[in-house]
Amino acid sequence: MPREIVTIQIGQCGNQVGTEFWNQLCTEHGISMDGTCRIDGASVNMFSDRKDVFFYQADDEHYVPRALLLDLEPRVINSIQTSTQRSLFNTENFFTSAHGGGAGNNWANGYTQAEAVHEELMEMIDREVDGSDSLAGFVICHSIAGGTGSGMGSYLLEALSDRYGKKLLQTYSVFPNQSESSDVVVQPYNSLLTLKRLTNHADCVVVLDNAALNRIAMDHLHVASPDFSHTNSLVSKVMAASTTTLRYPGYMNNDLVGLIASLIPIPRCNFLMAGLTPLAGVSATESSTRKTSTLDVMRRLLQSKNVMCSSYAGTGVKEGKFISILNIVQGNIEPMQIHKSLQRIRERKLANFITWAPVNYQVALARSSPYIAKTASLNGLMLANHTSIRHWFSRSLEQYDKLIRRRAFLDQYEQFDLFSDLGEFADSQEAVENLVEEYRVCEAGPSRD
Ligand SMILES: Nc1nc2c(ncn2[C@@H]2O[C@H](COP(=O)(O)OP(=O)(O)OP(=O)(O)O)[C@@H](O)[C@H]2O)c(=O)[nH]1
Ligand SMILES: [Mg+2]
Repeated sequence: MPREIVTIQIGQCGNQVGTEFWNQLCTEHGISMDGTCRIDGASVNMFSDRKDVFFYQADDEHYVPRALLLDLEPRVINSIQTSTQRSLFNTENFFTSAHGGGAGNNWANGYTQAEAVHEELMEMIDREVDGSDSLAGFVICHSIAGGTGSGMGSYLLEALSDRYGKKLLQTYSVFPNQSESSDVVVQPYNSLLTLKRLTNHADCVVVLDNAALNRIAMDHLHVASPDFSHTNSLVSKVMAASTTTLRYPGYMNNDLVGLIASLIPIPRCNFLMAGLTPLAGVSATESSTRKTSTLDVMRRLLQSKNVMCSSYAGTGVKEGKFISILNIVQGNIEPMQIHKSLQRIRERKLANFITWAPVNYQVALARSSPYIAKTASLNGLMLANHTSIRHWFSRSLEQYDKLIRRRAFLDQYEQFDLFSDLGEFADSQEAVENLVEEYRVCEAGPSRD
């Protein structure tokens, strides 16, 4: 039975990441930018992939993404509408605000503007939902630091969980670089307000940390000063890889909802880190001198240099513990190898798990896209629930505290009804403090009294 997913991309970051994601999905499903399906050669069996998870077929049989593209300023969406993707999307699924001024890096502005167009947004979403036979859920991509992705994103998280509470609500959330010279001065406010909604309303948040993405682009892609095209190609690979079991079924563990549910045994600890290997094409010498084993892939996925979250490094990773791990491996592998690799990882103590619950380490196999020439014999993705994420949240709280103590930029928020007092800030602060505490307790183990 098809289990469709509706993708909602919000704000500049969400739409730029989304653009790369649809490029990747179209390539993996043999769909051209005009929505036609290309079948090259008899080797490709039309039925070997599930295009219907992310696309539907229009009356003229063209494939159309089940995607909504939302922004409060028109620039990025306009550029999509004049790009090679211009005829890919349903034109009814674009939303830009009438005045076009964006949310000016202000969560309160993005949230309030979204609330004002509630009916219009819900109508677009309902239409996509009604166009699917058996909806699995929603995927949101956005950043948590600007105004639109964070504020409008937060509004939609609340609205979707209210209206479609039983459906999966998964986000790919770009976390800002926390260095002092970051580009958005009020990002600690916007991040904190969004984190509250991500904890309370999303089933699962895949964290994509810009600091780590930049480092990976520098180290693996050998780019001296990476730009968004580099980081977004990494993000789109994570997004695509995490849905391969749905899109190329055939082995066990096809049910994404089930896989995600078991990654999140504690409902409020719902933030996942992503690791990917190989990150760049494997060189000819490497592939001719080495056979990549299942254990190689699983071991590399645990290395901090391959994980897209900056708190999974240094003391964070030494002291931190895994609550759960899911590896999705694509390529030719013997199920027996998985068992052996898991055993070896345990013997070598390569993955440090929480001690008070059974080890939760799953490996799912997915077939490879029949439309893509293989670059490596095995590809792997790791989604992991790791307690070191609490350090990212703690740092965010510290930065928030520095701003709010000085009441810095508060007037920009106080213009909006929701901020007539500082209750909303205090609430969000408390939600994130609880989150830090929850992960800390997981790491330490529950007390015995
Ligand atoms: N990885 C990545 N990060 C991005 C991209 N575009 C913006 N960002 C990051 O996202 C944050 C800013 O959010 P934006 O998405 O630009 O803001 P917005 O949601 O459009 O909100 P407003 O423009 O304020 O209305 C900063 O941390 C940027 O570094 C992108 O294409 N890729
Ligand atoms: Mg913007």
